[in-house]
Amino acid sequence: MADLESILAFITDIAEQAGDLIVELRAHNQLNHDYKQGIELVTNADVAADKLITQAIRERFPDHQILAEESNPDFSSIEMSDTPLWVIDPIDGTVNYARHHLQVAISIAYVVKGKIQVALVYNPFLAEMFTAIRHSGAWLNDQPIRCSQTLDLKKSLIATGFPYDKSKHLPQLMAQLTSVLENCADVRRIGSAAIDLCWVALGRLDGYYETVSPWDCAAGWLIAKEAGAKCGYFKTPHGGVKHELHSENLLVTNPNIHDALKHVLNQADPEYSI
Ligand code: LIP
Repeated sequence: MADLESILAFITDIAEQAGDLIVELRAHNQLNHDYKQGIELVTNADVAADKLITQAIRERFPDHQILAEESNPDFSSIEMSDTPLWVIDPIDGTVNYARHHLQVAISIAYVVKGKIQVALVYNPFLAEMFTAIRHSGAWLNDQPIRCSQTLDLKKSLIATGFPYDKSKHLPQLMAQLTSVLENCADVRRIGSAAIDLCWVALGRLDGYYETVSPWDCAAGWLIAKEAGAKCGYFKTPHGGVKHELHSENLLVTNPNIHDALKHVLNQADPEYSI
């Protein structure tokens, strides 16, 4: 298996190339919008960045597995085995990207036997490159980063997000949001799980909760963990969580407020009158 430092150097290079590509496509108004299942926005830039990243990986590591939002989103096609797995979101925050916001990220994670080993989240619009190697800390550009130390939930800033199709779980989502607003200082809806997680790692947020796809959260999860955050779930499946790509009911916070925020979210009930 390649050493983790060389893996990080490799993905840093391809993330910078992909970053240049998506910045250029947007700057020259060369974006086409399409919708997956008629509801989830995808642009030609998402597809082009996915192709650039996955082609580079296949050329260097032809035997590795790839889970990528645009070119191979089929989670059932991968195995949590000795064969390394790459988990890629070529543009996390696609709606932000298409509407010319700045909270946009390229997310790449390197996984072996279901454990995330190397992580990169790159925002080319803010020149912010978040990285982590397992058991070796988390970084923003060339500086080490640590999560916040906020002790009081009432003083905590919490991020979350919502699925494209809100029809299925809206009462639950609103009950959770109501409970958080009643018990925390405020919420933020940034529009990119990868950035939410990196901002918890950096202390710009005190916590984050959401259900997303594995590619949205894999890299940010390790970056937050290596920055001292507590990475877990406010609800866990029967039988427990089998690997680090589980992405439902995520709860990632500074360690001080984790249990309190978990309680706040679990007390939320769809029957709660708003
Ligand atoms: C986004 C997630 C975000 C979620 C959005 C969207 P995408 O991913 O990162 O947390 O709230 O609804 O799913 O679609 O921009 O890759």
